[in-house]
Amino acid sequence: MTNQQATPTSTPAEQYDAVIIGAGVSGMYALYHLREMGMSVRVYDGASDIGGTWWYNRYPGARVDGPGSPYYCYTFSEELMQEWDWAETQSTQHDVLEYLSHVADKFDFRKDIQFETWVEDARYDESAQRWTVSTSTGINASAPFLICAVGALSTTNMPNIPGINEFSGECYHTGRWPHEPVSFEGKRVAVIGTGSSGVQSIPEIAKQAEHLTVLQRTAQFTFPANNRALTAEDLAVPRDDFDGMLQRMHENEGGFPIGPFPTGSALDLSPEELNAHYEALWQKGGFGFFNNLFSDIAVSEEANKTLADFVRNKIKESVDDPETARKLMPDHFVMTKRPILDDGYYATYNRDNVTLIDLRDDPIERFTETSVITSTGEHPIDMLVLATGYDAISGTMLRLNPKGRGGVSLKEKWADRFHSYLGMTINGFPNLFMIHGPGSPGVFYNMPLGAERQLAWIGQCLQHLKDQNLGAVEPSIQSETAWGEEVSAIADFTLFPRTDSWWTGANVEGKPRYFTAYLGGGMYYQRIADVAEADYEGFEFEPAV
Ligand code: NA7
Repeated sequence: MTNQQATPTSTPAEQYDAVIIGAGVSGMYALYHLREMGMSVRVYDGASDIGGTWWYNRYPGARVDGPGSPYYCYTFSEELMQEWDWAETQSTQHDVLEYLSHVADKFDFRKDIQFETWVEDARYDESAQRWTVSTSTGINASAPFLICAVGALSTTNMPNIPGINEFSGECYHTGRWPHEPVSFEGKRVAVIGTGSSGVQSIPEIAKQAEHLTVLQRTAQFTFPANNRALTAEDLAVPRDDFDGMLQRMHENEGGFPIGPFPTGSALDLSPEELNAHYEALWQKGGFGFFNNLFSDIAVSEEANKTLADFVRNKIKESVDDPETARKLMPDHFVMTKRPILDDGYYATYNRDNVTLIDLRDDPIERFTETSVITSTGEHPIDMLVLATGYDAISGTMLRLNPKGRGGVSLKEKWADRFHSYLGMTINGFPNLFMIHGPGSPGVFYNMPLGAERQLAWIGQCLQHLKDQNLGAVEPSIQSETAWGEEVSAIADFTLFPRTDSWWTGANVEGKPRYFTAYLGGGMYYQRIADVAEADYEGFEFEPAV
């Protein structure tokens, strides 16, 4: 069948072997990998330089809040690992961007990237077996393969609150922070949102602002980051045994050379032993906390409660005013919203210049030009910080809204569920590949390494097409359905789907609400390797035209 709705083109389409959308961590590696395979590649990105999420998230306090450096990085080049000196365990946004810029320079990425160029439309032409993209700058491109490296946390979630657009003071979303310095000095600032971005920025803003009002919808469990400078010994670990480190990263459930995760139950220990275990982890800090927990914390309500109570006690101890401490008490299962690492978050509420408003008791009614009005009164403000997160995982694919076979749009295809096979491919959208898409481990895995491993699979698949003189690859509807069931079955074994979070899409009105990430950890890479090994089981191929 021929797609009758090919994109109207104002200029002749530039021809490539692959078009990549996004020049963040994943898109940069996609460029490297496909170029290494000898393909001609063009990358488009709306920003004016590389970095993706790391380009945009410049808010005060922005840092890696995973297991961190020196392992949140590419592994494709040993030389890169040997030469790059990470400064701290929880690298700042500035340091991550410096690293990515160094990688872009070293491998000469920018010559193949078109910046300040948004892909506005992408359509598949069935008769030509090619994707055509049109962009905001009028450039059009055509390629057999479309790689969507659009980011899992890149489409901002803007709150729909009456009057918010009438507010005339400074207003910034953490995920679109200005490049110019922002001063909080002498200002009355309000922050909406207490996810990772809010929890990282609130202590920093509080240090400078005349007054800070935090508008909290959901209280959070956060853990001490205990960020520290990396020593020569720390940096030597991956350098002295690069292959061993790589193997440990590949073997670990989250893609970091740590673990193995403990297998015992929290309920096997006496309350005193358990408290001592949690206390030791709390004092040590960092993401190591989550890697030394018991295997049933995210599975058993009872085990979960042991950790939740431990953190709730810490909040009580850290916050002087009992009423403020009460408002800060989270009531969801700990770990079932993205765990957060902080630097003095709870203690920030002991400052005289910080007020916490619990929106569950005291909801926002509206904004005026100069204030936010909650049910208990008016709060004059000079600046509003929106730490309100993202239409995560699927949101940016939907904003791109590619049109597949018969002109069917992704919005139509994903109206009820974010269907995919292996989290990378979609029935009805031949030759389109997603990095960190719904149905993949995505944000539950070390993302640079996850991108490398998905791209290795995609590259192998493209090579298979070339070797067999095939023109199109697409998953069958049955394999897509079965994959969706597998993803949900793993998630349903845990407590994750039972909490409202951006992992379940509950933070965006009208979004299908279910847990979309593949929680099987490293097992995912075995699954996708098995599919390739079994002659791309679950895929359908077309001969090249
Ligand atoms: P998150 O984790 O989605 O946090 C967003 C926060 O904003 C969260 O506290 C939300 O409350 C709150 N929010 C969102 N919309 C509103 C409205 N309309 N009113 C009040 N409060 C609202 O995003 P982050 O940017 O902090 O972190 C994203 C990820 O980046 C992070 O997990 C790391 O992986 C890195 P809610 O909890 O939905 O009730």
